[in-house]
Amino acid sequence: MILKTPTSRCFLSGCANWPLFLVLLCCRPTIVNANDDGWFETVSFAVPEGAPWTSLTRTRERYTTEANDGHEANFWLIQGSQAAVLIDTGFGLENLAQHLMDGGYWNASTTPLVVVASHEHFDHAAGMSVFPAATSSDVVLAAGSGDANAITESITARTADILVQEMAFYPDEYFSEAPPSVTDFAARLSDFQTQANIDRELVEGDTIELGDGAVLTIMALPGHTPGSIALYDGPSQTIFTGDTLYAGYLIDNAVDSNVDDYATSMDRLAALSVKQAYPGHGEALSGEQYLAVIDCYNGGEEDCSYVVEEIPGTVKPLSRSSSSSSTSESVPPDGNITTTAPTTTTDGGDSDTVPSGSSASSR
Ligand SMILES: *[C@@H]1O[C@H](CO)[C@@H](O)[C@H](O)[C@H]1NC(C)=O
Ligand SMILES: CC(=O)N[C@H]1CO[C@H](CO)[C@@H](O)[C@@H]1O
Repeated sequence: MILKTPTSRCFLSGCANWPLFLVLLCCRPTIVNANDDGWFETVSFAVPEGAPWTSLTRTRERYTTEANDGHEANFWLIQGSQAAVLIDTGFGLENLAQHLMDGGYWNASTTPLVVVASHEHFDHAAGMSVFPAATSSDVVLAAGSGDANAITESITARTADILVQEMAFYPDEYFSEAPPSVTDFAARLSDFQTQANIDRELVEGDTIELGDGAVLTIMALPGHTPGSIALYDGPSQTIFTGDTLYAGYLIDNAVDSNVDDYATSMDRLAALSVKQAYPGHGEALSGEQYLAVIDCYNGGEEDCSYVVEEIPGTVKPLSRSSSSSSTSESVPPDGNITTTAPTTTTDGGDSDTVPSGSSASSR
């Protein structure tokens, strides 16, 4: 399947060669009022039945033009009893680590954190750079082995550079408003940091342990990028899919994409038991919606967002809290913390199944 570039409202030359999300960005400017709230917005979700986590939150960047299309990137924070995992980090223009700490979503002094990039693209991985500097706790930066080098070598900047260059001319096409705390947005963009040192390259079958039996298993899903990964929780049949699967335009023609690999990865996802899926963009999906997106993609459709509208069951957040106040649903990890560091472990899993076993080793 080859994605076509929407032509309406797309006025920048070269759009056709970009990842489609860039096209979406460049084509749909809308200004929103940024005076009332922060750059990030975090909401709580119910912990899926059977998942041994203490909390699950989603953070988004409020003022990307993606937000106006409902396709802003999702950053999922999963709290276990002893450690937490953050999947994706955004553009890196504001400090996500500080936001999560200030909001009580993550206590850096007590909770080891594994920051995972679902893939190399700047709207997911660029924000990793703020974590080591901003925190004193044990933070591990991790990414799929196929994309880790892109982030470490700042090749993520290859796509980010396009963003920065184009923003110099068309800032409104990418960000609807500067973050309130940034007085000179243009100057800030010139400092755009995308490089982060990946501590741990993740491969198929690696596991991340969060305490009390909570284990997330890495699935290597090349296609969107070589190192695209998903994280799977077996007991609750929950998957975090990154950009491999969401209800929208699935991108298999970006710079490092591979259509054949994408199809293989979709086949693996189709064979997996999934009750709920938390994607890299858009709404959280029921198992039925998840399968419908796969069918949609396999059917050659460009826009799979309609399946969310046609099938009930969208997984909704529990509450909204975009400022620093904690709600009862977003419990800070302030109890029962051990000094056990999060570990990522390779157990040589079969490439066609998600291993359920786990083992531990120091990083
Ligand atoms: C983090 O946890 C420690 C230990 O429980 C506590 O003393 C500290 O106040 C917490 N920090 C925040 C910001 O909640
Ligand atoms: C450090 C600590 O208090 N650990 C406790 C966490 O909770 C489990 C059971 O809920 C206890 O077994 C641990 O001792």
